[in-house]
Amino acid sequence: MGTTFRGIWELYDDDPEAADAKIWGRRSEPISRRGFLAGSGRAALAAALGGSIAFSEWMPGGVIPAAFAATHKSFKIPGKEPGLVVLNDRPLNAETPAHLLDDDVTPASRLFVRNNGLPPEAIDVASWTLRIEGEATREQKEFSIARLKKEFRHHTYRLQLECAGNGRSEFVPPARGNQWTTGAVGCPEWTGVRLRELLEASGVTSEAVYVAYYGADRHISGEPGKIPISRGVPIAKALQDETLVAWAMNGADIPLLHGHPLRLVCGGFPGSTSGKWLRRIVVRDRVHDGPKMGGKSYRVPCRPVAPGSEVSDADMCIIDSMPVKSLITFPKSGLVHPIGEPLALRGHAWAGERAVARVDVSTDYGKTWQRSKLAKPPNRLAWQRWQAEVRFPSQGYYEVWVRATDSAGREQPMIVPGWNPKGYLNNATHRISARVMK
Ligand SMILES: Nc1nc2c(c(=O)[nH]1)N[C@H]1C(S)=C(S)[C@@H](COP(=O)(O)O)O[C@H]1N2
Ligand SMILES: [Mo]
Repeated sequence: MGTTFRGIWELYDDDPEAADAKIWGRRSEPISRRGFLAGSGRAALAAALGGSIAFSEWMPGGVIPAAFAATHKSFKIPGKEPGLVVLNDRPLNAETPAHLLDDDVTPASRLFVRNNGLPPEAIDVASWTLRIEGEATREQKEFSIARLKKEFRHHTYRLQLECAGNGRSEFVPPARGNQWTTGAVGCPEWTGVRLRELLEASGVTSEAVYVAYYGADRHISGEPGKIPISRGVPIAKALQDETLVAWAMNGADIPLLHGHPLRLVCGGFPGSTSGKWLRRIVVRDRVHDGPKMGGKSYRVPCRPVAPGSEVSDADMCIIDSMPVKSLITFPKSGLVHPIGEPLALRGHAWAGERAVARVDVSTDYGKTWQRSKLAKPPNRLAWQRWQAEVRFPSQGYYEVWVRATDSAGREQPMIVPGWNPKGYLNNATHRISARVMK
């Protein structure tokens, strides 16, 4: 069985088009991908899965069964559980398999890591300062962490953090960069002060357009003075109650990998706006122009383009809110379950700046959907718990699919949405596999 699984991956790594033709009995043009599985392919696949595929008449062609979509690499990072998957080790980037994201509040040991450069070493909390300056402030201010804690009210919120490149691995043609699958997301609980109050204390003016961060990490090239990343958010986002300058995560000091001793947290926006190792905040009278604000970075075509197109920088727009998305965090993909017995499912759903309105699950490749029980978020910008119960009518291979809809009525797409040069914003539905036995 192991060799069969590896064989399929190797096939797809080599030449996905040829692999599709081999397994599905035809070429994978975008249209035929939405067609149905050919007879001979179905039999071959069923054999590889060790049984019949229930509802196979509804299984779209070109879909690699979730049973094969296992993660293959993992190694140990300090402070992390061994189950995290390392995508790159310099700079360090690691994601969390869906079944390790089951907690309502993501523990530090399970939160993904996304570094653009090298984290600072030897941090002295007592001498750390945060400077606030920029064209749209009346005076420059500098705060020690002790002063921040003493002079401003403390607030605690659960805020979801998702890398804009989460899901990148599914784009065709592929986008360069960390090949995130579904695990560049988490929802820890953050404690700090409101950015708004710091801006008010610095005399923010009506000229303010953007608020951006600078951190203490170093560029991967080692060149002194070269900045790995400096991004920002529109002033309206900076002024929201939930936008924090935080020193604590889950009731403890923020771990070094996640921005100790101070970080910005802008829940619902791309993770890249939540600056780690925060040293400086600039209040700009224009859209911020720091490294990774322009070109193709964290920007997508303003209007949809054909996959693989050249897009000029002038036609790219900055990502603001992340789109609606969901995960099945229990059970783990690949489960074995008895016929007719209820199976309890659960997970989380989130929708960037919006709330999630409903979550549906399907066991027949989207032919029919069942409404799940959806909890209210504990606060704005936190992910929401969903729960459902399903039964399987016959023996065989099944998939469970989950689909969330946001408060504006936008549904997650069933297939990878709008291609873009850097592979951002893939919010396609998550699925797990189940084998149903007597
Ligand atoms: N200073 C600094 N802040 C940063 C980054 C970075 O490389 N340097 N990476 C950003 C990106 S792209 C993401 S997705 C989040 C990841 O946060 P985490 O590593 O705590 O999960 O941090 C953001 N903040
Ligand atoms: Mo990111």
